Amino acid sequence: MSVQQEIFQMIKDFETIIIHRHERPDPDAIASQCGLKEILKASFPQKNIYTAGSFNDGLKFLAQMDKVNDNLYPDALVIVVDTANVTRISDEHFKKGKKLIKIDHHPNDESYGDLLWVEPKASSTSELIVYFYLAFKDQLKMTTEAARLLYAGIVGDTGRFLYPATTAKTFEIASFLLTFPFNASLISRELSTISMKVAKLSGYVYQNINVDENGAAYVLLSTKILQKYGVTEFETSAVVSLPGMIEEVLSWVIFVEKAEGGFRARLRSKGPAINEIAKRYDGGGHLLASGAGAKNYEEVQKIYHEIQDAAKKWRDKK
Ligand SMILES: [Mn+2]
Repeated sequence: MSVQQEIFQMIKDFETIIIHRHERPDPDAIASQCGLKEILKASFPQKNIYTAGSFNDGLKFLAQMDKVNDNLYPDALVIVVDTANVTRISDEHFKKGKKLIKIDHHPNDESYGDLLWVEPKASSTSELIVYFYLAFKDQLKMTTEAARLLYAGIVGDTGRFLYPATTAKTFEIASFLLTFPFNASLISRELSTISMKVAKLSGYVYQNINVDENGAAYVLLSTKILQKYGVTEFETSAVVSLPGMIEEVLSWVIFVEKAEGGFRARLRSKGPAINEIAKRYDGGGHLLASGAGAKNYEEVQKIYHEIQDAAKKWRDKK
């Protein structure tokens, strides 16, 4: 029996299913979570299916979370999507379920759960949810709302089909989803819309980016700058991809000072892998897109130096 078959069997065996994903959710996290819920709800109307986790209003055009009563967990199947590490799972009630399943596309840095299905080559967890649907389509129902969500997850995680994880398979899946009558153009527009204050912060990022001779770049957004532009730490996620548009930039890191002290570091690359660097600083993620943390300015400099080394090695090889 394949792991997908085992997962499907476990889903059939439970009356209550609660779906979690990572904290500080991005579109793929919300979309794979809520897209899976939509499919299961339509396919098994007698089951109770919930979505759980902290939420941010910026993604409310996608979906909302359910209120989940704590006493549902002991008899529930918990499915965690799009989350590599247990510490990143939003809402720690996930531990209280009877069984646990992990479905993810990040490198499998931490194996957790009774069943795990991890495909690091997939563009997004949303893409995996569609594979899952297709594998059992004689028993599962895709709905327009599920298709809308899963399409949004793929658009989000591929940067609108820009990043190298975008494959022929990704387009095949997207093409299938587009056969459902949702407004795909609207989804892409919503995902790329920014507020005026984030637009102004983008100007700051472009004005203040530092790039070395090998294309290693960094920007530091201090608490003072966040206050000046009136943006929260969370809202800065909208500017993380911007340096990638600059020809001279190969790999970059955006440091954001946290209210409680220290810095969040978001690492990105168009070439050299940066996830091993992230792992050394309390983080991890994909080869070309990772997150980490710096306790102080000294660690900020260390992380940037490691990015510089990686960029230099990459350029020397060429
Ligand atoms: Mn993802």
